[in-house]
Amino acid sequence: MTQIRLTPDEIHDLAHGILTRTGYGEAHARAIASFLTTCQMDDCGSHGLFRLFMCVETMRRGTIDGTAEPDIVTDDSAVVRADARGGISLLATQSGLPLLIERARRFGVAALAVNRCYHFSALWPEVEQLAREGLSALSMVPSHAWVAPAGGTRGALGTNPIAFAWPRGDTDPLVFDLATSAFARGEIELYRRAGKPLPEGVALDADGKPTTDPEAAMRGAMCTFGGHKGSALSLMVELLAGPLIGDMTSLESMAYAEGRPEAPYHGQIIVAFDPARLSGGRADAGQTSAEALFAEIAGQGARLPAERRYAARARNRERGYAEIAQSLYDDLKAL
Ligand code: NDP
Ligand code: PYC
Repeated sequence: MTQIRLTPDEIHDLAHGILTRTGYGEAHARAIASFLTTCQMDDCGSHGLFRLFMCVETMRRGTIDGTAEPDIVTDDSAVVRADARGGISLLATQSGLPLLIERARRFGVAALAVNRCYHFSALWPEVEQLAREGLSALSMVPSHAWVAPAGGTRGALGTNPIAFAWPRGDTDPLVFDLATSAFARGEIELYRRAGKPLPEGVALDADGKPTTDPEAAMRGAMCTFGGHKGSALSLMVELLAGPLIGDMTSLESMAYAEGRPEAPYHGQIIVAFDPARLSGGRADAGQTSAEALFAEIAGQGARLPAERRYAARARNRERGYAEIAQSLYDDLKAL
């Protein structure tokens, strides 16, 4: 596959230009373009520039507000709410994070509930940002009911990612960010674009039979990772990032879209923990035990999550560009 090289500025300008020409206001265009640049420079293909198709399609369907100004609401408690008011989630989340950080430091634990947002993005940038502030963080979001529960035959759950971060002082934080489906939807779309069959065990066709055809998988249902275990975690995400914060489940979000191929519309929860408060006054805030565990993992030849991403980030920053498929670039230019 032919690849082209784009500098961070070129990635940002490409995204920003497409977004503003499509109807996104300046604040949203900047928030989305910065986010996509961050993802692309970490080689996160499934949630980098590729996601512009979803942003454009969502705007063309006319239900999103490209100029929505988020409303940040809190009382004197550890709960912060960011009402995205029908815009893409990123601006609302970024606007709510400073208060979340302040509340987590004040109370030890705090939660940010983002409501009424269109959501297309990866979750790791937000939890990594919190870990760089010395906090541990957990983020979850539903999506659309594309995923069959273990033992089921049709979509009921979302692809429902869970992201987690742990601060490590001057070392890059430990971060993982994983869909609870065997594959993220974005990954299946990339297989379809590349004309490649899926591995076994990832999807069901419209009759509920296993398939390796990405087209059939998009019409049918995806499988959870790890059978009943992924299914249970996915259910937890539905509840914590849906009803708990007064927002939609993936089933409700899918019904709300009425078949429009737009980004899912729902809520997101981010919980931040302050190790300095929760570790009961330990001078090292739990770092020594955590580092011993990481050393044991590395000592076995295993790697920590995020190491691939950090390596990609270092390489791309050093050489000053990220690579994207020529075909993706051509399709984006055609937008
Ligand atoms: P992957 O399966 O590619 O990776 C999941 C995690 O596991 C990553 O943190 C990864 O770290 C880590 N990992 C992978 N291989 C190893 C290994 N051998 N040892 C240790 N750790 C490893 O991610 P998914 O395809 O499940 O998800 C991709 C993205 O899709 C996520 O960012 C997610 O937020 C996004 N998504 C968004 C949705 C939404 O509704 N907004 C819905 C579903 C997914 P590393 O990156 O270093 O490889
Ligand atoms: O990759 O599953 C996914 C996804 C859904 C919404 C945004 N990304």
